[in-house]
Amino acid sequence: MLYLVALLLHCLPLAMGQYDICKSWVTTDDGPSWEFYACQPKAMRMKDYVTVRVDPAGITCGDPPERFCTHENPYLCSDECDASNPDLAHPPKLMFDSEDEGLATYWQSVTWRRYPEPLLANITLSWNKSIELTDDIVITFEYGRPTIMMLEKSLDNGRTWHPYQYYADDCMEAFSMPARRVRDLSTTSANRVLCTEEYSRWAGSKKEKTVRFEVRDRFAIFAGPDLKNMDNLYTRLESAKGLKDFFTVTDLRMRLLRPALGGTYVQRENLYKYFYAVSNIEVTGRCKCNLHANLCTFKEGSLQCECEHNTTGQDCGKCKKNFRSRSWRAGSYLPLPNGSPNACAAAGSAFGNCECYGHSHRCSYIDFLNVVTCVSCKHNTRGQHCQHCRLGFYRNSSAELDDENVCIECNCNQIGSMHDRCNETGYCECKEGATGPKCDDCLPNYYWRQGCFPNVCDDELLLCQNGGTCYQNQRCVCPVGFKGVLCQQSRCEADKKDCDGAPSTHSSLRTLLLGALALQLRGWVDL
Ligand SMILES: *[C@@H]1O[C@H](CO)[C@@H](O)[C@H](O)[C@H]1NC(C)=O
Ligand SMILES: *[C@@H]1O[C@H](CO)[C@@H](O)[C@H](O)[C@H]1NC(C)=O
Ligand SMILES: *[C@@H]1O[C@H](CO)[C@@H](O)[C@H](O)[C@H]1NC(C)=O
Ligand SMILES: *[C@@H]1O[C@H](CO)[C@@H](O)[C@H](O)[C@H]1NC(C)=O
Ligand SMILES: *[C@@H]1O[C@H](CO)[C@@H](O)[C@H](O)[C@H]1NC(C)=O
Ligand SMILES: [Ca+2]
Repeated sequence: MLYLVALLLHCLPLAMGQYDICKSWVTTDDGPSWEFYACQPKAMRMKDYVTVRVDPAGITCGDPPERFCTHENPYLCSDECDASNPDLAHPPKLMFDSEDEGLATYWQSVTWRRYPEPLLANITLSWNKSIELTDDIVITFEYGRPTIMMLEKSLDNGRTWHPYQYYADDCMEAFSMPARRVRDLSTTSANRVLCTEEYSRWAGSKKEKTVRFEVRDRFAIFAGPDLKNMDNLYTRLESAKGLKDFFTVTDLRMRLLRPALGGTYVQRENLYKYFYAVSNIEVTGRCKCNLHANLCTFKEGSLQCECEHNTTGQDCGKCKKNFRSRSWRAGSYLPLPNGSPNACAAAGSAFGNCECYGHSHRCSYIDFLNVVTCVSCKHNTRGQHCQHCRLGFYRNSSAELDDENVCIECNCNQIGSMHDRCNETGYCECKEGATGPKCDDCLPNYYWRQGCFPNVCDDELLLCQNGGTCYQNQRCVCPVGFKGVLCQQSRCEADKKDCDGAPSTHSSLRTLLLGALALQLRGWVDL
């Protein structure tokens, strides 16, 4: 059975399409075996896999229901948007449905009733997966294109955003940028972020409805007008820094900054004709699988590469377990026409046996021990295979051995701990009286002062005597007539002269005075 499949694969011609297959069964002088190639999934209609978010809240029309009119019929304001009526509602999902012949379905914003406050809306598309654009992004606006808008992209699932293209009927006025056209870009500026006036001017709302992000025109700079010379494009994608990333996104955001004005200035007496309406957003691209997969499937709500070449991960961005004898690399379009698979290799051969879990790129043979060992383990690892943590670090139990975060610093308190090593769960070894995982706390009946010391006094067993007060468990503050660690000793007993001949009345007066003094002293201490 396997053999049959293999034979079938063998018969598939490579010319089926560039980089379409990841491996084939070939017969060589040494017998039949697998041959591997760089491969990538087919381009797909990415709007089928997107999640959308429209901001700010309340920007979608129809709640409460409202009337609007169009630039063609500015005084016939009989159209209505009503979110509670399916026939009159315009929710965001209508930007991604398939358009039947005839009637367009569209998302629509509220009207510009708050003029002169700007009418702003963000439409954010997220895939939770890296996508490589293969064709133009085409946004279709009903009732006129925005006079100012911006396209932004994210490469990290929406954590950071970058401008992708600016659109305005007057680029200088809107963005202080000169207007340019993608067609005029050169091989060295193909990934320039520019402002274009080609998609913002008024041409009648029925006539020109689309706003484009020109991917094909940029490809054509390398591959020629009909994209015939794709080899040249692929070569450039490998060699020109940042070019591949320019066409890669995880998220896109349309920032709508000013609606269509119908070719004139804003007419304040009729604000019902200013709004945004988007009927379709077409995004064509392929899953980014680092040239290690030719299939990408939609599983549990996310796109996922079906990784080959013994790679794994959502983008095939790392080597599978037990295939880490050399560090992971993306496949390459070069050399033409089949590229290089740069497959992950199993631990097997003599030198291949030296796995370093990705913490070192170098092995060395130690002659007198007859072993191969990893050199200069990074990420705070050590050992023959960089499989241990350096002293002063411990193993992160939620991280795999090849994770950069595999070793966590012990971080023992320098004063409270015996040394800066810790056990497998990050506990340091504490000096007497100290406690806590990092030895930065004291046990009960100890106080902290550059380390832990046993309490001298407290409120329970080691009470200060004779009206003395305990200062931060460190010492008793004694009234004038007393001394000793717990003020237990009367100065009279220690020094008879002090009390000799003093009448008892005087003595009691003195005690009173001392009590007052002690109270005052306590107040001072508390301050
Ligand atoms: C749109 O997104 C940008 C960031 O990309 C943000 O600064 C802006 O406030 C958002 N606008 C609205 C109306 O949510
Ligand atoms: C994004 O994709 C990852 C990997 O497939 C998955 O674990 C995660 O749950 C997804 N997140 C969302 C918000 O769908
Ligand atoms: C991946 O590993 C399997 C064994 O699990 C092996 O048969 C196959 O040839 C390997 N593929 C590559 C591209 O190295
Ligand atoms: C442990 O590893 C996980 C997975 O890489 C990482 O998210 C986490 O931050 C690590 N913990 C510490 C304390 O570094
Ligand atoms: C590490 O030390 C703490 C405290 O002494 C202890 O509770 C824990 O079980 C130790 N962990 C291991 C793996 O020995
Ligand atoms: Ca639609």
